[in-house]
Amino acid sequence: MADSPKTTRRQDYTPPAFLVDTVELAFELDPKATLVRSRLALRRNPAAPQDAKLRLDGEALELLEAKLDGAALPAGRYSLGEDGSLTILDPPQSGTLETTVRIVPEKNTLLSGLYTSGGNFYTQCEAEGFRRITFFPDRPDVMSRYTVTITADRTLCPVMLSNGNSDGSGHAEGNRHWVRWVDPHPKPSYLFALVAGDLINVHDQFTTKSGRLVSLNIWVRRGDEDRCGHAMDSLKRSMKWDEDVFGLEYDLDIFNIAAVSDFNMGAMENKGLNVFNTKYVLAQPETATDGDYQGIETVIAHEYFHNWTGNRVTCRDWFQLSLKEGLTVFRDQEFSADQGSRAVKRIRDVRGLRAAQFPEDAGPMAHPVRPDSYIDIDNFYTPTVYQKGAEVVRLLHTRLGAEAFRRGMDLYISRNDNQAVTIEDFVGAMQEASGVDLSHHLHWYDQAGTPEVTAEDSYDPATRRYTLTLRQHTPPTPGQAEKGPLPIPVAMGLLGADGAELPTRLAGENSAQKGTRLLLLDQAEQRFTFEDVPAPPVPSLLRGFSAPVRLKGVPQARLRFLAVHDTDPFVRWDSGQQYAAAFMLEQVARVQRGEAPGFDPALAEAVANTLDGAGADPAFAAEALVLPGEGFLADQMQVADPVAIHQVRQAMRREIGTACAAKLRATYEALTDTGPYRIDGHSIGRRALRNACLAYLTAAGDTALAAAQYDAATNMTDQLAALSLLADTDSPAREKALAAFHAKWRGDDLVLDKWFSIQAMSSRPDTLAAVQALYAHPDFDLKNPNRARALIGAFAAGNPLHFHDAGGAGYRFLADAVIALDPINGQVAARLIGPLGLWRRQSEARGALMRKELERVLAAPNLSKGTFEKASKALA
Ligand code: B3K
Ligand code: ZN
Repeated sequence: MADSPKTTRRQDYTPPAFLVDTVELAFELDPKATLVRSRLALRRNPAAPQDAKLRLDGEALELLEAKLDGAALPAGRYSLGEDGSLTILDPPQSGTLETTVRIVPEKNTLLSGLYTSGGNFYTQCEAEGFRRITFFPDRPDVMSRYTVTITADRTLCPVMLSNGNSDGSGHAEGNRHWVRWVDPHPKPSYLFALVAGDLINVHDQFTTKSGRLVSLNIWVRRGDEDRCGHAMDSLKRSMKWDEDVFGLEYDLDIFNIAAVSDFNMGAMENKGLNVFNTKYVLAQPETATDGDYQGIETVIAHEYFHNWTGNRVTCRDWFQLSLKEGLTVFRDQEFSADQGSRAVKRIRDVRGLRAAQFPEDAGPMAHPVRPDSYIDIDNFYTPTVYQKGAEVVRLLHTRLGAEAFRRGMDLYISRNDNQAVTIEDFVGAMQEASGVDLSHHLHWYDQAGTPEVTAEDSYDPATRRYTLTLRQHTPPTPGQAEKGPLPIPVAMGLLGADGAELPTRLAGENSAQKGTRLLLLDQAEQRFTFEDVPAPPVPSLLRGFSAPVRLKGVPQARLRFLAVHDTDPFVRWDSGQQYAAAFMLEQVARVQRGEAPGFDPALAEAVANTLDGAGADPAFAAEALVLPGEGFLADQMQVADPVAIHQVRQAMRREIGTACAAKLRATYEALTDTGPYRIDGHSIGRRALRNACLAYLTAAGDTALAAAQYDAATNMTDQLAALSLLADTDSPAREKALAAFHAKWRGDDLVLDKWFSIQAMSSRPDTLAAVQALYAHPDFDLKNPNRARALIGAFAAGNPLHFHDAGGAGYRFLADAVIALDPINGQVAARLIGPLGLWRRQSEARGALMRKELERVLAAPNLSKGTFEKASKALA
């Protein structure tokens, strides 16, 4: 058996032995054999031990030539390691290293390094893909200035792009031509990019606040150019927003985005040349849903914002990943909040955090926002690093306030510009700019797990004192048994019996405060005493979800009260969700005892009230109408029961749909839009609310309405909403709609992905067989990450009912797919295996079946280190 892949530890960090001031790269592009010539100006790092070796990372490179200061390196002066690296023996203090390597882009199915997709060339270098292009110290703390010359056939590659500004072009021998790109900004190798091929650009421009005219281009395949409008519009709004809110301007004369349909993730922030999954660029009302439009806006903004938080100020090492990701997610969340309804955006972000990050924190891959070790860094682009990382940045924003936070950002950027830094540098700048001691805050980065917060209160009518005792506790996670208290800002208020917000005055304060205030819970238990409280109040805690914690034990009566009366929209929404969840979990217990689930008329009343008041804010109403998801419910249980959960949720939806049929129908009709499709928040909210009504009406047995909507829909949002409802039914309209959808969209990859996903997530009893048949469908392509995720990922992560098939067939399907995919693309395989790792939250019988499949995956020959890490940690 091969050696286990090696673990990298944060505590082992040492500075790079050599720095690279300039990099000159020359590419001779050919899908079968690309030549990469590199010229590196190297010098010993004064900050590193002076005897440290000169080692350059390399992977899947064929070395053709190596020269040091112009002379060929004799065999005795270098060695090639088993890991693909190149070590120069007896290196000089400084010098020029030239190498020529051959790589095979068309065979690069891992899609890391330089690869082809549809005949065009693209790169992906983060985290460690640059070493698959040329020999280099491939780590983020080596920052260099790049000059890149690309030569290729002018028919195959009329367009050739790289980072920075363009700097000349010309004819080359045969039918070839060349272009040169110079990036004036030093950058780490992970931000290198090259795109070449037969592409067409949608062009626009933006003038920065200091007057720089920036050429904006989105490069796509021919035929896709009329689908780039929303992406371009989002880009311009992002550029303006970053100037207005953070004072940050773009710093090159050109900003290019290239869209590719074979891509391992969403997008990549390469300097001046972002590369995007087509999913996050292309949209038209007929092909993209409102969710797709919102995803494009968010991802375009996210990658653009990285230009400062990530590119100009980068990470010292990959353990600091959240330094750029958590901060940039926070920035994109704020941007999106400013584009539409802040409350609805917050609700959605919290929903996402709870659906993905909370389970991760409770599973085998639980890790701190700043991990301590990894086998494959690509496994740590996680909801914890991204979404929880963003929450941890938000904690600072909440505690310090927008102004001090902005001063901290200014200091962080100005002090660390063009440097590779750590999370301490970020928190340190915030501390210095605000004058607030933030040393305790760093624990948020180092302690894994989701803190649980509980509240207990008492009221003394004699003294008119109200006492609130808050407690926090974080359950153990793998490798971290002991947990300490964290500084948790609890945004809160007190409501009187009539629902009115009470002014609050803490003991020791001179005057009362109006509205939301902040308590800092930074010990295991703390007591807060409020003076002058006229009658027993209802506390409203964690307003705006002021910290990434689980607030537990709020009595049902209070939840009901808060859901109706609280002034904070997040707490209103969340109280409704928590109320419903608690009731539904009781019904799950009944089902497990063999009883039928009961129904709480308060749920129907809440829906009726929401519908009555929906006109003012349809997007909020739509969020409030949707019952807690199956995953959210499972996450509240010690041992999940996917079948009982599904049964209960279906029963609730049916009951509500029946009890409120008339109102649902009336709201549905009233929201029927006849005008042109618009993507503003209000229009999106109206469609979401209408489709939420449709879902209840369908659950109550009316499939005709969904069928009619499917036929009449003029946009993908409404069409897909109807199709996904039909997909769960036995109605003849189902087959008809699925066949029509396939026939209409079979030539459109992104839309066809939806067709695969909808079937994979169906609750029908024959779903697993259908998924297996789809896996063999001529339109299925395991090599395309979007398609693999659309079928395998949607089934394993989005269909708990059937993935957790009692006989283990769902697990077997996933393991088979992972074993087949791993040799093609280990990164995507490692991502897809995730749901199998969560066996501890399932019954013994299911857990045993899941472990068996994990063991089968582990036994596969030549497993990628990423899949090895996920499977072995899940079994540990
Ligand atoms: N930084 C990239 C993610 C790279 C993932 C490497 N496996 C996209 C982003 O977060 O903006
Ligand atoms: Zn990012």
